[in-house]
Amino acid sequence: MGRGLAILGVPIWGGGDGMTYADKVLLYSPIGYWKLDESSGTDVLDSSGNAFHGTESGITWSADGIGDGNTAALFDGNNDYADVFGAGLAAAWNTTQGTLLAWFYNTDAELGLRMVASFDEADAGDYAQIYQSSTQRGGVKLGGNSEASAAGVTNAWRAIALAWNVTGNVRRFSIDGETKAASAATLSGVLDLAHAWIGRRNDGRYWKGRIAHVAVFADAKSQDVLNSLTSLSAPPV
Ligand SMILES: [Ca+2]
Ligand SMILES: [Ca+2]
Repeated sequence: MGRGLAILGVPIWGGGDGMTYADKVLLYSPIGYWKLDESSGTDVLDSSGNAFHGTESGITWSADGIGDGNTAALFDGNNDYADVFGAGLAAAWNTTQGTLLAWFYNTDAELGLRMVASFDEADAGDYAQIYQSSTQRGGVKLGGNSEASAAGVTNAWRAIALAWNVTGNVRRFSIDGETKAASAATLSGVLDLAHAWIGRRNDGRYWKGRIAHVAVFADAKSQDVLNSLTSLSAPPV
């Protein structure tokens, strides 16, 4: 059987085991994984197994998903968000290396400055973010800022993953399954997690459109893994 064969939009990978996209994310052991496929309520469930559940405000559930069979969350661009920060997540967080993943669907034709996900330590401090600012970007700031971007798109799903490690100045980016070059920066210091926002950052900049499959990992994943996580294809190994 060919890898990546899709039937009714649900990928079926080699081996015939019916592995889903969520199974692939879990294969890489996230410390927090918010699929955003709830159908009601204000709980935002963590599927990592760590029970780092969050709460939401204003989100409309059950929006059309990425094509993996799950639904997504819809954000109105004014004041909708999820807060998944907690003491457990902060304790599991690795302050010097990590990986951040998110899928997003933008409906802001102006491509305004809007946040998909912001895992940060303070308003002017260090952060790992996926966001939109005329282009759509992944970025990490640890002393210096490094990011990668692609032209903004509307009314289509996009996936971004980034990985960083202060040791070795590792900065890796993937957008829609493709490697993107990191901008120059030297990472230093630590990222002490103080906020874990989905659909905003601490001063707002609310997302307009859908978000699904936000995940964080306590290690810097390889480029192959990033590229796999930002596509619906089979895992690389
Ligand atoms: Ca609202
Ligand atoms: Ca810092």
